[in-house]
Amino acid sequence: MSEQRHPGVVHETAGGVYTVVLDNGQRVDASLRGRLKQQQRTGSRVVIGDQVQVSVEGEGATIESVDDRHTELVRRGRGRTAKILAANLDRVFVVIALREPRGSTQLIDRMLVLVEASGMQPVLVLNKADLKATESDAAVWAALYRSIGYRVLITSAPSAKGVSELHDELCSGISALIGPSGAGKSTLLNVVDPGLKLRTGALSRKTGTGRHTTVGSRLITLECGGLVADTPGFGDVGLWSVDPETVESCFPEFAELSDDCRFRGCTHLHEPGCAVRDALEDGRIATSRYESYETLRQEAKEQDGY
Ligand SMILES: Nc1nc2c(ncn2[C@@H]2O[C@H](COP(=O)(O)OP(=O)(O)OP(=O)(O)O)[C@@H](O)[C@H]2O)c(=O)[nH]1
Ligand SMILES: [Mg+2]
Ligand SMILES: [Zn+2]
Repeated sequence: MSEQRHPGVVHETAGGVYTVVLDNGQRVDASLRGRLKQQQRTGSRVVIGDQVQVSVEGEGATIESVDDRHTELVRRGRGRTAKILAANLDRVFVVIALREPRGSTQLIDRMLVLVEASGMQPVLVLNKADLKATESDAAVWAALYRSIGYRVLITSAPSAKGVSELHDELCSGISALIGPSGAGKSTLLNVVDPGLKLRTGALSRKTGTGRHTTVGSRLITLECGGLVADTPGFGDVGLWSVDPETVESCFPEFAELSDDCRFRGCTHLHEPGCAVRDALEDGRIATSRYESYETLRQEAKEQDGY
């Protein structure tokens, strides 16, 4: 008798053990078939969100194959390696604190590009709106990113402001919350679903930054049925395998204008007759966005030779 194959989704990975929720709802701890282990070594990992085919024999479960991914959320790992955070995400929330630790447009742009380059539409969450003197940044940043076409939520965990909107969007498919340590990702999820009791952490008194309270990613099943990855904080990270031309397409308001540039393949850095720089001059493109573009494009170029 041939063993049975069951499709399932990887919910958690830890030290070679993969927790898979099978289509029939059963949760199994699976190991990898040898052939997949080889691939694991060369970097094409099995990550949370992966759709896998599992064989179950008695107590043991084995991942036999991994289905093609619709999306991959990739950041740069240590050194020159790519780190795939999750596969098959339907949406990604970029969570930035308005204060403690205060976000910046540079940080927001870097995170948005990371998600865009992974082929997904980011939603920007500006959190800790209850703290003093956050109204101005909240208003300015929300207006800027909404004008570009991004969805922006302004949230506060203690007052639950904006949380029902966040909740609604988390109830279907697979989502992820990313952003710097201490921004409040786990805290927001605890407000969405008080039963979760995720660990949260106070900021370091010395540096005012988060303490990397969440370690390791896993998919959490919300009461409403959605799956969400509460990821460990990262913000100041490089982009991975984004070529300089792709950086442009990750700035939607630039891509829209580039047809009007005099030269095809205009980099918007120094060419004459550049529609993007014209727009910058008359204020249709924000200076902060242009500066982020220059920085990220330069970074992509330096990395291109890897
Ligand atoms: N005032 C205020 N504090 C918040 C809010 N959200 C979170 N915090 C606080 O911010 C600190 C960090 O929150 P966490 O939820 O642990 O942050 P995180 O983004 O999950 O951080 P990592 O797991 O380290 O990536 C905790 O002390 C929370 O109580 C908020 O909306 N307002
Ligand atoms: Mg956390
Ligand atoms: Zn141009």
